[in-house]
Amino acid sequence: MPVVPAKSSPDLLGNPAIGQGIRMFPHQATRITVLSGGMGGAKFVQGLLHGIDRGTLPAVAPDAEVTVIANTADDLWIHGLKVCPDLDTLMYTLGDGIDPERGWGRREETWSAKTELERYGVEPTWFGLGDRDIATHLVRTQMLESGYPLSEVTTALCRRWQPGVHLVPMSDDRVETHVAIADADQASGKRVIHFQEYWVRLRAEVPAEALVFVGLDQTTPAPGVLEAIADADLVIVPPSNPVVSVGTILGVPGIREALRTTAAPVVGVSPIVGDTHVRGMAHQMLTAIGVEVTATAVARHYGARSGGGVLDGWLVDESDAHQVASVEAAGIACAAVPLMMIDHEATASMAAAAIGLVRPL
Ligand code: FO1
Repeated sequence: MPVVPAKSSPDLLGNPAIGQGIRMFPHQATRITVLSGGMGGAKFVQGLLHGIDRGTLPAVAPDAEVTVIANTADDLWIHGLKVCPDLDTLMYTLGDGIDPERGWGRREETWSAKTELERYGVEPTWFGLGDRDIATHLVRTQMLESGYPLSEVTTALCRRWQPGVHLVPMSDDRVETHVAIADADQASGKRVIHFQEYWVRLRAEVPAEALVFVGLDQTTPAPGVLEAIADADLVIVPPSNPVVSVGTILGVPGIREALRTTAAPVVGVSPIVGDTHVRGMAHQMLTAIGVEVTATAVARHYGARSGGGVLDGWLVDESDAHQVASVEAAGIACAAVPLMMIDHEATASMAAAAIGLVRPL
């Protein structure tokens, strides 16, 4: 008796993504993995969790679990302490300890230790560690020096903060983004500084002539990272910096391949709106690597899965609706929706739109 194929449900065929080799997930998603930098990614995950809790995300189970793979190339050693800005921004934001105005560090913070360090004339004074924040770095540094890997340190810190996600560093290995800037006093005409000095002391106000991701090629994914991608029902790339946050995660050997081969659809949200970033320094970083500062250029930079890249879908802002066709021409499903994360509802709507790109209508 020949097996009569079930009639393809019309909604599966109704989705324009069908036929472009774009991954779909026809069932309820219970495992969602997000690749994230600091502030933008943290805000997006807040909205995603809000949408899951409210049941407003299509085809996402109310008990869906979220794993966040965080960038660690912003990390730095300062005053003898290991500081992990993106991990901490995610942990504090999702654990409700973040200072909402700054978008980093603790709210109700005091700066006595910072002031005392300045009075001793100890540099760098341009990077401030708040008194409460220092406790996090003391715990982390002690655990690292006792031999615990960063992923276990992060799990231990999250026992206190309960971020509501499984927070994992992209790697347990040390990696740092350094930036080459012009310096007439140098024979080479350039000087290389840590990313944090470029961003915090120089406010990204000078051109980044080149980026150096120190140690990135020698890193291995932290335990659970590749599984979180391979076993996901859905992978989301939030509007984090495409070069020094998402780009560095993709640069960890094995991660890009895991994204290319996972059965889960991979959907991204443009960090570029109207040809510039919403916040941060994506404009400067994209320019440093020769990528045009447009929503389409970033999608092409990540690449369509069908072309050896990682994306199945890409959200652009409604003000960039004229770019939808060019993203689709690159083999990536695309929609133009409001991308300003003004509150959790707005962000949850973005997450719903991203999911809508890669699931049956
Ligand atoms: N950003 C600043 O602009 N000034 C600071 O003094 C500063 C200190 C700081 C300390 C801990 C931390 O986790 C983050 C901190 N940041 C500061 C923000 C940091 O540069 C950003 O979170 C990211 O690294 C950029 O994406």
